[in-house]
Amino acid sequence: MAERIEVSQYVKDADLSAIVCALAKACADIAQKIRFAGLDDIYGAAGAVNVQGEEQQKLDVFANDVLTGALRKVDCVAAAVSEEDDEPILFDRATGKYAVIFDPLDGSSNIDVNVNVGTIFSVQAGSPLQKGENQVMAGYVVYGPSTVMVLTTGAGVASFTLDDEGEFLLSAENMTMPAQGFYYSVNEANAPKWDAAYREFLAMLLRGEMGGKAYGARYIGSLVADFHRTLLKGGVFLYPAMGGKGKLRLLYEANPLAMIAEQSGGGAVNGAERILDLMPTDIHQRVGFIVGSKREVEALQKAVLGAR
Ligand code: AFP
Repeated sequence: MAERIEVSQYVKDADLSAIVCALAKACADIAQKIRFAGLDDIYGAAGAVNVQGEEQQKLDVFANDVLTGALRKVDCVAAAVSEEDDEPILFDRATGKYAVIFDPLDGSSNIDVNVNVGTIFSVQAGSPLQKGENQVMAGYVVYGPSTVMVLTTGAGVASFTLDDEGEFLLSAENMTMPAQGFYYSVNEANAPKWDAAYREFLAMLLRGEMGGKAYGARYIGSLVADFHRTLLKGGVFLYPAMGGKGKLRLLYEANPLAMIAEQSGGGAVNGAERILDLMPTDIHQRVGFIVGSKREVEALQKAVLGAR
């Protein structure tokens, strides 16, 4: 039987280990809640609207409370920045060094229909308003047939699977994203609102002009689930900006996944620029987001720049 390596043991830095231990515990509680959601009147709207203008789901509120509560107990955490809260929650303590930035439950529109959802997190030393390039840790948890945490501290990517004792145990190391895949993932209903370069890029993939094989389409509508497939199988996920405005959030959706993508050999851009080079000005700012295998992302970036 493989050696049981818990995620908090795997992370060597004591502070980051304490943070990931708290996140793992909270995500294990969220996984448990999701598993029995149908028996627990936890489906549906919570009756409030968040800073994004989205109707909060009961599970959004539950996940947000569990994660914030867990981070409040970690001495080295100075601030919790959540998709669900207008402003950062500051923990006024001298020991506080890190900002933990998170989307408590990604893919809300899929909660009630029992499709994979997730939690995404990013850790910055000091202010949350820094380039993604400076992240000291990033990861996500996907709640699916099994519950899996994928994590990086800047030295490669590893995954941990939740066991029935509530522990995330090491299940894969040095994960690499295939250099090219044959799936694209996008909400094509938005195509009329995209810049022409994106429509032409997809047409090029469908004509089989990249790698001599026509691409297939996969779109779940939960960023974490669509990204997890792309990490394992390769290909490209796109949520282009429309009318210059993105949908996905830079700090707690794009930045952490961009770090994992780059650490596994892939790439991430907002069209023309590298996501991790973007300097944020607002904790809830949105960006165009294209992430995936190196070849597809480079080809897309070239197409967008070429169209200028
Ligand atoms: P939230 O429900 O957490 O806001 O996430 C949904 C999401 O941001 C992301 O998970 C999906 O990739 C994307 O939105 C789906 O958007 P569309 O419904 O417009 O395709």
